[in-house]
Amino acid sequence: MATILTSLLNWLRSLFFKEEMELTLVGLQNSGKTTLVNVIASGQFSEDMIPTVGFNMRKVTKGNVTMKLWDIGGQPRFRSMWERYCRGVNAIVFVIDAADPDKLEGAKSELKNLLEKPQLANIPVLVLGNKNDLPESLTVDQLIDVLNLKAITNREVSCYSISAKNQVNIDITLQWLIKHAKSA
Ligand SMILES: Nc1nc2c(ncn2[C@@H]2O[C@H](COP(=O)(O)OP(=O)(O)O)[C@@H](O)[C@H]2O)c(=O)[nH]1
Ligand SMILES: [Mg+2]
Repeated sequence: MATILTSLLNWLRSLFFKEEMELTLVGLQNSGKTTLVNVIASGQFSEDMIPTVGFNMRKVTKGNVTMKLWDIGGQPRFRSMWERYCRGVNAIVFVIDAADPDKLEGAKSELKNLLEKPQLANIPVLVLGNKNDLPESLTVDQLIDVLNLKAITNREVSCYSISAKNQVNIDITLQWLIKHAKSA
């Protein structure tokens, strides 16, 4: 069984990196973005950009896929830059630590801020509740509820509960991303 899952994941990865796609991964620090990128890429990816003083943006590429990684929180005065860096991407992936109740409110308001940027209107958003391997982690229904995702009606929003650590629901995450890539 494990082998079937592994080959399925590898197959999805190979499809994903053949697509032409630019996406932004944002979330509070410690939500698991870097871990997720490593899991998706399974090792090999190249980094184009060094963390910049004052704000933390990294750009990683593999195959035809470019991922821009943002840590948010702590640097409100740089938030006007999100807009510039998120503009024109195929999808925004917002990663949340679903097992850290203290940070949920913060994540919720950051997501709201981001989605209010006029230039980012219409870009599909995938909300990932990460760390579902931890017992205190919220379920996907709880997340949708807490984040009030049902209130977002002017764009496509999906929400999955994942574990980057245990590679749970990485397959459906990749499928979602593949579906939102440009068909080259
Ligand atoms: N239990 C658990 N820990 C995770 C998971 N994903 C990431 N972590 C841990 O959470 C911490 C922050 O992860 P990192 O990828 O650096 O977060 P980032 O700041 O968003 O890039 C690290 O200690 C990771 O090992 C997960 O799915 N489950
Ligand atoms: Mg990181």
